[in-house]
Amino acid sequence: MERKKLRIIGCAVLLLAIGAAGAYHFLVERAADRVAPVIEVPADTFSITMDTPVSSLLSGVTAFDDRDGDLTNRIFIEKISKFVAPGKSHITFAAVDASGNVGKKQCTVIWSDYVSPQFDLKQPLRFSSAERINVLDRITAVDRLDGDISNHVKMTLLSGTLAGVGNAEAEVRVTNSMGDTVSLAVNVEIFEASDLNAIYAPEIMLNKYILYLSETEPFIPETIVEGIKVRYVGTQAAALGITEEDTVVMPEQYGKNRIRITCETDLSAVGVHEVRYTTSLDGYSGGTTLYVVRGGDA
Ligand SMILES: [Ca+2]
Repeated sequence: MERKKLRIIGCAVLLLAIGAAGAYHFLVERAADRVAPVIEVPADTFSITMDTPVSSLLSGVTAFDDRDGDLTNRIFIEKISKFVAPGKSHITFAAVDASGNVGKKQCTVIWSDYVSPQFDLKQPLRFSSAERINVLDRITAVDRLDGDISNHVKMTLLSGTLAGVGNAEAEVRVTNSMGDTVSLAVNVEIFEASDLNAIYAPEIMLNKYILYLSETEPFIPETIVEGIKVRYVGTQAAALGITEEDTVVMPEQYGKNRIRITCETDLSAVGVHEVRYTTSLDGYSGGTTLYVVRGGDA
């Protein structure tokens, strides 16, 4: 009799335990929040200018959660991708609910006035065989995002050699922090240190050696000539009033008609153009190259 009673009590306790465990499990299930907040944006693509802080994009974005309600003031920018095209990135907004569920929304952001990095030359890529040939020393690169990125410029030799006298072609290349890479092919001239013509040729100085133009911007090549350094004083130089070697004269004094400007391509077309400026004085002739980069995102 006693044993039967104990068995019944035992069964009842077991049933109660199972029931309690089931109820507890049911309650926990009900309490668990597995639904992430939903983020809504005014448009899938945002267009801003370089001066606009990216955080300002948050102003039109909202977040709503099934349990926590409005989470708009908890939205943050989780990620901005590197450029998928120059001036175009993916931006990811995120919001987290009280249970740690993360809601995300990816959009596109376009910087409408973005400009790719631009190169310049401190001086023409013309070297004497007696000097140390360092092309990158003369190349600078600036970027709207990163500022001066000259020390990131890389160079690849396309043809010729930098080890001896002659002409070589090199490609310079730079990438900014958003992953935009630009490159430019440039000519490098190495002249024999004892070559009298190379030593005494007048040097045409430009106020820029690489010029970036928009697709439609007009350009008159002679306007970029800053001066002419006369390295040898012969009768022609003397007739111009020059008495000392290495005197820099203005184009007006030198005579604009002495400077020959040629370009084998159509300067109004989009692309890279080489404009040659050449001149002769007292039997010595020399020249300078201007690279014109027109259009694209320049
Ligand atoms: Ca939730």
